[in-house]
Amino acid sequence: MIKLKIVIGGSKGVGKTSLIRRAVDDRFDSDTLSTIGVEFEVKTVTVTDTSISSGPVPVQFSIWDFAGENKFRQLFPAYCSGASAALILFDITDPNSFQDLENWYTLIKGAENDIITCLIASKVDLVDQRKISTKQALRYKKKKKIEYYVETSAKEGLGIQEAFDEIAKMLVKRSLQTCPHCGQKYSKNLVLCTNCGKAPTNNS
Ligand SMILES: Nc1nc2c(ncn2[C@@H]2O[C@H](COP(=O)(O)OP(=O)(O)O)[C@@H](O)[C@H]2O)c(=O)[nH]1
Ligand SMILES: [Mg+2]
Repeated sequence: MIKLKIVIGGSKGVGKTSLIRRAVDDRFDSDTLSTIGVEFEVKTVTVTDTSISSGPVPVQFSIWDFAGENKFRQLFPAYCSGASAALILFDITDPNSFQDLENWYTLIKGAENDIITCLIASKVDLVDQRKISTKQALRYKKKKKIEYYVETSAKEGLGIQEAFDEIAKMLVKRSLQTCPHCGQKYSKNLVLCTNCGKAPTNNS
């Protein structure tokens, strides 16, 4: 089991807490209470991509929900410590939340660890109120070299499972090395291959 931390940023009201509820409990409440400080939830995903690993790789995410209020933002870099991925959300009906992405992006890139970023458009069920197009979002993704973009609705359960599956895949891929002796994949943190027991370089 690979254990990884994910942080979530985005303006207040974009739907961070709703996205986590959908991801973790598969439910939606229209009256979420405003998040105070930070909360976290656990979600397990299994990566079954044979181009990454021959067997299934279980990944346990701890998802940190950060309050969007300005007064908490100075704490955000500290919450990024140890995180492998960050989700940054904007609400497709709220141009201010799209503008605010820049601040969240800067905070994430200011963290010392290497964090994979995922740009998330929220509330795509609100088609009639849409102000930010897919094209605009993709342009921003490209400009910032953000790894992944997905359109979601916590209300309708769209795009959210896919987002976590994709992030798990990217992170597992990044965390494995290929054994030069047997060709199997194993964790970069390990000295010896878990399949054949040999070290990648033979200095004797
Ligand atoms: N229509 C719609 N409303 C949503 C969606 N996600 C969240 N909301 C609503 O947006 C408001 C703010 O959501 P919340 O998750 O508390 O945002 P947070 O401040 O980013 O954690 C709540 O009233 C939610 O019910 C969605 O996918 N579609
Ligand atoms: Mg919240």
